[in-house]
Amino acid sequence: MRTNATRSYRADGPARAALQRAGRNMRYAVSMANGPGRQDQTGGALKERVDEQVKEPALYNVIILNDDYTPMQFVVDVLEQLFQKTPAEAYRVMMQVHLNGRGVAGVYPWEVAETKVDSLVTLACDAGHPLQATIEDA
Ligand code: TYC
Repeated sequence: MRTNATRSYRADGPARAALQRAGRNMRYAVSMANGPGRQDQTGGALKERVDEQVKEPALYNVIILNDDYTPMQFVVDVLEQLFQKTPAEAYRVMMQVHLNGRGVAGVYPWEVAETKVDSLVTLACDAGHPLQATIEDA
């Protein structure tokens, strides 16, 4: 009994060859999700599900727009606080927007980008500034 269980687990002969083929075919997906060494335990059936698990979300640019009234320092502060820019990067992005009309504040999945725009408009509105931002495909 114990001998049989051990033997079937080790998968000798054709079964072993099948496991090795399956392992070769799905090496990429398994190494992404589970790390090396699990090929022999999962087989080809898991490949689809693992691919879905590791799929990256679509990304979107949050575009900040120029206007004639929002103070430059307010825009710099927003870029630092909401978009995690360093002071130098925030100033660079602000000047890019000031001179060219628009610039990328950050790149995020859709829900995060929406929240950033909502927060930016709320902060600006509360401070009495017309600063606006929009979302575009990255
Ligand atoms: N143009 C504004 C000014 O001269 C500054 C500004 C920069 C406003 C970037 C908005 O997204 C903006 N005070």
